[in-house]
Amino acid sequence: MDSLAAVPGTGPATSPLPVVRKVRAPRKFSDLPTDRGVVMAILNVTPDSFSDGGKFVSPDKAIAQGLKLFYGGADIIDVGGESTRPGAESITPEEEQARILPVIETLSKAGALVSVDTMHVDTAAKAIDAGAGIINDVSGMTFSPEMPGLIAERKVPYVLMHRRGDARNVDPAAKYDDVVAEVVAELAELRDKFVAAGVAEDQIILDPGLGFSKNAEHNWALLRGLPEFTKLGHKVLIGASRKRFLGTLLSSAGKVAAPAERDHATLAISALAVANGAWGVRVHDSGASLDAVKVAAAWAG
Ligand code: PMM
Repeated sequence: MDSLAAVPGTGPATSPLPVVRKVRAPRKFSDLPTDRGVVMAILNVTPDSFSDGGKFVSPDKAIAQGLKLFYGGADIIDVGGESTRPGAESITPEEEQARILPVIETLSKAGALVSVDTMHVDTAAKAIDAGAGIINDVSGMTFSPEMPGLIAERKVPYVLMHRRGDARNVDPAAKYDDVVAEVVAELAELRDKFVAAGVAEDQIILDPGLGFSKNAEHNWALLRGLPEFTKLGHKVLIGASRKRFLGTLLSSAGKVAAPAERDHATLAISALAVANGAWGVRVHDSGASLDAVKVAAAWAG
């Protein structure tokens, strides 16, 4: 496939065309809007993610979904091949690459700005070669020692997300005396390591890592404490979409709301997050959050 004959941002109802005709230069990070919050749409090419796991495992389905998100107006498509759900099986970088590289290549050729949700340096490097313009790394304190060098060398924007422990050991790490102060301090320390390795400050986007070694109370405190993160002087990304703390908030008759029932709460968070200084939001229902960040921008004037 090479590219599509439709205009990005033509509305959430736009379906991707099955025939790809013309290669477009991928959108660049510097093309992203600065007059409103940025919407990063989630595309999990995994069998086991908590909300959309198994829906887009085949490359064709993943590409079709990615194009739909792109033509629906999402600013960035975040492609991931490994589930970060607590208890998820880890996979080899080779398996991860087989899942995501064809998707990254096709979406980039269609003109989308693609970010890659990976903790593996080798996958990050190959993803950049395939056209990805952003690396989104959820490894937190356990990042690969080679990652800062790669990011410095390839000069791509990098999402540095906070997390203690790994996918199999998150809850025991969720003990904080002052979650906002501790997460801010730990992110600042990680940021310093990347800067020391030659990564430019404006390449770094910070993310408090909602749900990663945090319970519901921690997540709400981190959202309330958003200004403490923006004070670090970097763009801040918020990933609350369909997460369990929203299911708990929306519980009815003692039953936690299912992931698919959490999109309205997610879009409320999108509006509030950007109104409180977040640069962007990482969401499943990108059309709804796009409307929400536009409302927030119009409100702010
Ligand atoms: N959450 C998930 C995966 N990747 N990346 C960033 N930067 N921030 C997040 O909060 C985040 C992430 C887990 O959610 P998913 O399984 O729905 O992708």
